[in-house]
Amino acid sequence: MEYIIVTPEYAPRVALIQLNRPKELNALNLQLMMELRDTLIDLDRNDNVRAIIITGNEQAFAAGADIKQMADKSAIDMLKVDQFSTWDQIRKTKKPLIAAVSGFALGGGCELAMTCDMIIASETAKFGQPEIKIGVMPGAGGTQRLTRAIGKAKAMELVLTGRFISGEEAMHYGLVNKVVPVEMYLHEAVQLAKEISEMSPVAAQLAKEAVNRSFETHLDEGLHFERKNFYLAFASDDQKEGMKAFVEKRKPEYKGK
Ligand code: DAK
Repeated sequence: MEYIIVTPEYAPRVALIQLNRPKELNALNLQLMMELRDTLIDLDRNDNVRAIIITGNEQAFAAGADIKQMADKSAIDMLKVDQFSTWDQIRKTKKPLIAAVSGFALGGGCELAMTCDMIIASETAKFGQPEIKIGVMPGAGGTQRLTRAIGKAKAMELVLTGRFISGEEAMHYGLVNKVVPVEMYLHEAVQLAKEISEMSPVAAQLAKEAVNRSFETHLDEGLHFERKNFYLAFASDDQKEGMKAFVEKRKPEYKGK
């Protein structure tokens, strides 16, 4: 891997992926995105991993897709490269994904953070969709996910002006789970990941799928989907273990089966 650093056991059952193009503020070039996609596929298959954190560095989570790489492209070039398939695959990650964001999370960087299931931000985080300033618009879900996360009025403002919002504002509008001092954001993300990693990974996968389904369907169909996954959880050894442990007043030991 050239542009990311992967630590599969950063904490017990928690993997860490660090975007690593610091000089370019972690601008997401095509190779970085492919490395990220391939790594997530591997970590999804790794039974020792139950939660995954994606982070950058203190200065930048990611300042967007690589503008220099895109600048001369035609619509047909973009069509042929089909970056969407890479982003779509990342979105299909089954394990819980946490973005630990400090500094810039702009354009594709903000979209990548929003593709994750939860966001922990530092007080220095800056979120935005500034594509309008370079003559385009969000292309990896920004208009849809940001609107669902923070509502139409604020999303419209960010998408049409390219303004940034701070970690605190992002918290206020419901984009992030928690804002902490800069020296704490990764620690906080790890704590969250560790807590999740103690749950049944089968239940976590089914629950993640069901929550995400709520964005794609109407209530009746969503409830139907939830019910199917709820039944499916009863096919797991983890369900037996979880309920038995409760009755026996002990900590459950989930095997992910
Ligand atoms: N791309 C390439 N290089 C970037 C970059 C970017 N997005 N952002 C920063 N850099 C580079 C700068 O060019 C500079 O490199 P050198 O000039 O030193 O070689 C270095 O990082 C440091 O940046 P600055 O000197 O500009 O640092 P400042 O602190 O002064 O400013 C800044 C930081 C983040 C405010 C500024 O760099 C900036 O405005 N950056 C661009 C932010 C932006 O517009 N982001 C949105 C990009 S468009 C798609 C999927 C996704 C997308 C599109 C399609 N498909 C699936 C099809 C996404 C599109 C985007 O994200």
